[in-house]
Amino acid sequence: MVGHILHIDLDAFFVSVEQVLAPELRGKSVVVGGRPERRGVVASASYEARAFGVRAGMPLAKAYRLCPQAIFLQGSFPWYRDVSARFMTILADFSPCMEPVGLDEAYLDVTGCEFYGSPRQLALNIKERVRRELDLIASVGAASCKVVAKIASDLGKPNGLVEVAPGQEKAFLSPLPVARLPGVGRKTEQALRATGIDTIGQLAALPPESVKSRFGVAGMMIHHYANGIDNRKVEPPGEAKSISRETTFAQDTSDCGLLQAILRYLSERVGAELRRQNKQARSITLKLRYADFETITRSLSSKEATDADESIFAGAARLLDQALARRRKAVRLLGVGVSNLGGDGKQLYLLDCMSRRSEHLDKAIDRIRSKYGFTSIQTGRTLALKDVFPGDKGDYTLETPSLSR
Ligand code: TTP
Ligand code: MG
Repeated sequence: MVGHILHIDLDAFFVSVEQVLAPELRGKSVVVGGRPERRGVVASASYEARAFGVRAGMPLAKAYRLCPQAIFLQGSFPWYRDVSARFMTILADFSPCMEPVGLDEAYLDVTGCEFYGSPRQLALNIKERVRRELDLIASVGAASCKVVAKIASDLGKPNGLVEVAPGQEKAFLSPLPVARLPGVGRKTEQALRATGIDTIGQLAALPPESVKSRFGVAGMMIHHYANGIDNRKVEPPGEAKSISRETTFAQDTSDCGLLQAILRYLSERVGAELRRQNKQARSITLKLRYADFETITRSLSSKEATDADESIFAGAARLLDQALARRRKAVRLLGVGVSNLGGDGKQLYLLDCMSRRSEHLDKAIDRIRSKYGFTSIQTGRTLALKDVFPGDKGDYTLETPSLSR
């Protein structure tokens, strides 16, 4: 049976929310990202500003040079989150199989929803409800697989509805530039263009072996996409598959003691989150970014699952030692992650006295921290951080939490 997938993405999301809040901004060049004299980049630009070449990700100063008459706004993230939640609630009415991607975009599997109308009719109904209830414009792509639906919704913007009939995927993709394919960044695009590959059709026609030898496994995925093949399912959000904490230093460092102290702190953060979710992990990952931006990740797995700060730290420290022994360069970013998560399957009788004691200790520390803040209690190693963040009363602000799904 042919699947029917919709990809829905709101037009100029941040800007459009601002225009709902202040209707006098409608029809004007508007940029959300901050004042142009500040450092920072464009988060969202109205289509009027895009006509002058303004794009997301562009430095604000450049956007100002291209379009000095634009209205530059700081943005109001709590609003965006709120509107996003309402947008997702509307979509969930159309199919239980809904996968949000970021704030303003989602996939919807509407296979078997024919009773409620054709994919095209469903897309029209979605657009209408989003307009009526949120006063926003959604662009929709309808196709048999995710990648084609995504490219279709992109192509129709603004206010698009592009439907690709089953069997027409390759013909639809073929004339488009390779950069339209998700996964083709600037580097890959340049590499492809250097070999005379400009369109998705030309990429699709290459023998798979040559794509693999030139671009590796990632290249194979892109090659499949180029041929309109994408077996990814629409996945409703599940539980986190990994938990990680990382930090970028204000100054690059190669001080082993400091790196270890921060590693300990990050491990404790990860451990606390694991225990909060009542999970245990079998794999530990270290992430290092060197001063020259080279980034490596190293992992280790064990048969025994753990949620203990000490074991997470011990694993991460071993990986750090190995990495530093191989390459002695200043470090810019350090991160610790755990994956291969399972529920709390601890068999108590297998736990020896030592690990039971450390388990009690971790939990006691969690309780104190939840009451008085994370840094109210410090383990020996993280005391070194006192000098790095003197007078810090609350949590160290150094970490950027990330939950990947
Ligand atoms: P997008 O859907 O990529 O962009 P958009 O909605 O502004 O414009 P359109 O879909 O019509 O092309 O991203 C959604 C929001 O995410 C966007 O409004 C702002 C935010 N965002 C950033 O904060 N930084 C970015 O680099 C990008 C691309 C988006
Ligand atoms: Mg959008």
